Amino acid sequence: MAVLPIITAPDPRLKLQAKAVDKVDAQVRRLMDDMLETMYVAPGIGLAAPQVGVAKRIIVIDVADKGELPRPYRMANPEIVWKSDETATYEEGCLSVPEYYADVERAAKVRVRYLDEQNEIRELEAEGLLAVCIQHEIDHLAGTLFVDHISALKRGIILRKLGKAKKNAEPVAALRS
Ligand code: GNR
Ligand code: NI
Repeated sequence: MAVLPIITAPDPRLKLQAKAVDKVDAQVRRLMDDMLETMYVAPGIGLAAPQVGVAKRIIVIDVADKGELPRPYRMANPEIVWKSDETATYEEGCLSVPEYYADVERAAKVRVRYLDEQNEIRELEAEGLLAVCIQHEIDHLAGTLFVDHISALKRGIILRKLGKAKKNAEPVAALRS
């Protein structure tokens, strides 16, 4: 297993449409495991492949509390097949938008169909934080960040600050190369 570097906004790789995987083979399983390790180290409750620079429809999630046993989900080609009309609002964050948080309204419950790590089709119905996280991760596969759900004004402020922070963090050598 390996901890992969997480890409932060603004970055064009976070805006790409991720491509479906043909099947979950050893290579995809390995990426899922590396993504889970990266997520646990961060720490975070979910991670989508585009956040580690891979434009494939792969996400991992574990919303178990610290102290609880881990409950990792590995999902390829996840699709929301049903969502509730009822909505819920949650203060979201994102490993690719570090240190910023905002309320996002989404469906309160979802049913998701996906390929698991054995390449088997599965369905899962989720509510609460798991439902939030599934929708947040699937958004990443379409190049959508949680800040795309808030006002353009707030989004602009956050992305501009992140862009400036990144520029300042850039080593001089990198600018010369
Ligand atoms: O770790 C994460 N926490 C979180 C909190 C509220 C709503 C969504 C999330 S997902 C985020 C990890 C991440 O960026 N996944 O893409
Ligand atoms: Ni995210």
